[in-house]
Amino acid sequence: MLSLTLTGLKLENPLMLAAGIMGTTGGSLKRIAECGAGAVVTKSIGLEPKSGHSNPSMVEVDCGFLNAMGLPNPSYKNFQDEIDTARKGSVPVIASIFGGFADEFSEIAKALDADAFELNVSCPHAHGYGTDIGTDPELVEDITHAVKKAISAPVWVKLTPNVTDIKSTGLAAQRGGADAVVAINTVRGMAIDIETGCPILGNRFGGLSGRAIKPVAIKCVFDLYEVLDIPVIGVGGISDWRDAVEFIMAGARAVQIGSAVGENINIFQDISPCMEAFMAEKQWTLDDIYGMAHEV
Ligand code: RRO
Repeated sequence: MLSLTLTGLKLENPLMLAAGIMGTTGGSLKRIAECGAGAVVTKSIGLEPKSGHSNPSMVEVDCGFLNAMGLPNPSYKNFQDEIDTARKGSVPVIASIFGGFADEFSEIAKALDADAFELNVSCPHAHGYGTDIGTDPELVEDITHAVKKAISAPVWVKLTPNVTDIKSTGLAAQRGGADAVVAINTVRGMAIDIETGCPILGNRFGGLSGRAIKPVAIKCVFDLYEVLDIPVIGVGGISDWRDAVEFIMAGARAVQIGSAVGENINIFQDISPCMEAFMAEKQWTLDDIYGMAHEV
């Protein structure tokens, strides 16, 4: 009842692991796959190994988490084994990749064998990467086009909410040939320790995830659905089955779950039967609820 085909990939259910959570090793990705995710996305991988920003790099705040990990990763040159291990979990494995230029993205995508690629043009706190490029529609189009030209696997583009109008970057990704967009990455934010007056994160500011950002993400998905022909994958603050249904009604073909996996690794197998029971009671299929909020 929940299975679907997304950009040519067969998924048992529309619930995926989002990039950045338990995605650095093949073992943890495989474990999440075995816990009922329909697909898993790796931590974002770049050209060279990177240790990331100084600690504290993640703190809990009201209704969510602030992080400024700083793209820590072992480089694509040391990552194929992890993808291969993750694939033993028998669900599609999507490689999240980042770079500063179109050539960097295509070099990494060409070198890795994965079921699809998610281009990270949306990390909110990495100088020269992420939002530094993902807020410019021309760059988003160029990068997407370069990767599409270089590989045959599906290409997804993960968008930032830290723009005035996410539709313009979504349309840019579509013009570049993207097979899907993923919305949203974290919302730029900051916390200050009032005892010392110091910013709490080592990087001073970072990205907000978790429950607090769900309404922001829902609006972005809703807006993207209205203008795009390619599928939108929703992400941002999903912590139970109702949230997943809400995203699909906003116009998401599938969803990703990040912060909530840190609290409950079984969230995928908790959500799936509840969604199925709800849809059975309403006599709705996934296709029926897809974009339902646009019909009123
Ligand atoms: O590594 C990070 O600090 C990070 C990344 Br790559 C991202 O895409 N989004 C985010 O909130 N943190």
